[in-house]
Amino acid sequence: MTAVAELSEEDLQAHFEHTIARDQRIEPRDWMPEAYRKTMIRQIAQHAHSEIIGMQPEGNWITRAPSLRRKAILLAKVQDEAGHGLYLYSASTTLGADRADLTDKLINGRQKYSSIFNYPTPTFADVGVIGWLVDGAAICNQVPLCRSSYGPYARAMIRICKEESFHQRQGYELLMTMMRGTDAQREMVQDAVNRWWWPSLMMFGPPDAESPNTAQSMAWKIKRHTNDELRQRFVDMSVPQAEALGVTFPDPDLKWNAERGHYDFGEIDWSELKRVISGDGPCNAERIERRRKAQEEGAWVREAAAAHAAKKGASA
Ligand code: BYC
Repeated sequence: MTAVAELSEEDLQAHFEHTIARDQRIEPRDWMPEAYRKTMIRQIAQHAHSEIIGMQPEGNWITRAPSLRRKAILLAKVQDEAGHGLYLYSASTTLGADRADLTDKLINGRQKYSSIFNYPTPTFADVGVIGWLVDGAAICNQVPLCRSSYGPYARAMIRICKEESFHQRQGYELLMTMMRGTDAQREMVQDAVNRWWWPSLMMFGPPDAESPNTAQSMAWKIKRHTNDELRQRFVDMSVPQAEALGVTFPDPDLKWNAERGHYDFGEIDWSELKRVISGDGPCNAERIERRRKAQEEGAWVREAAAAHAAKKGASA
């Protein structure tokens, strides 16, 4: 057998490409091009940050949930998001990333998180609509990531998707309950749908023609579909769900196109996505400030855990 040290960079590159071509997984100890490692760290870190920042909009309602049952469900859901963050930060460390460093980069604005979590949650219907549309969009985007070429990411995604399915159903069930309630509750649901529909479509990223990372990520089988393909899939699955619920989407151009076999939909305001990504959305400053505060307030826990681990290590 040839030792890895004896293989040339070209051999290693060929082996990497062969692994991808055969739809096998790249694992942490495998050789990989630096650009692949960088891309994986970027995507996994952004994803982890999104899960953690994503706890805030719904966490806002835990103390005000309208019943003990709703509170228990919401607590479990928000806790799941923390768990997703942990699986993902762990996956990023298998690539050599340092979790504390990633958190610093998030807080200092050097790494991104999903645009969707920069919108406010003024009513309890927002909790239902986040579950239905935001988690629904997340599932649409993340199910193909279970087949992503990087092993630890793909495996984390399997569990995350199972939990996201529960989240989506709890959101839809909450909305069904509200729709069976009073006129005021139905109006509240429609108002929340009106506010979240377009931002949910933006979650899938810029249009393919303006997505700098898609081509390479598809070639490496990190991404299995383009942003526009997944966005279309999400629109197609959401329309019948909206009909069953009794709400409409705020898009006069949304209609079935028999020729394409898909729903057509109106032009997305890409300037809004750019604005939100660059830090100027309705809640960006508040979200980062809260994360910074949580990081500072948790410093003593990290110090205590490190001291405990050092003491145990010394006695062993
Ligand atoms: N928001 O070339 P592109 C959740 C950035 S968590 C912000 O298409 P790529 C949940 C993009 O990063 C949801 N930034 O990039 C949690 C890139 O910037 P950089 C998070 C965005 O990577 C709690 C630039 O724009 N899900 O579901 O090929 C509760 C150009 O884009 C956005 C994931 O992270 C955006 N919406 O494709 C409930 C899934 N869109 O890095 C729910 C994993 C694009 O070059 N990630 N950008 O400076 C992915 O699938 C892909 O990274 C994306 C973007 C489809 C998001």
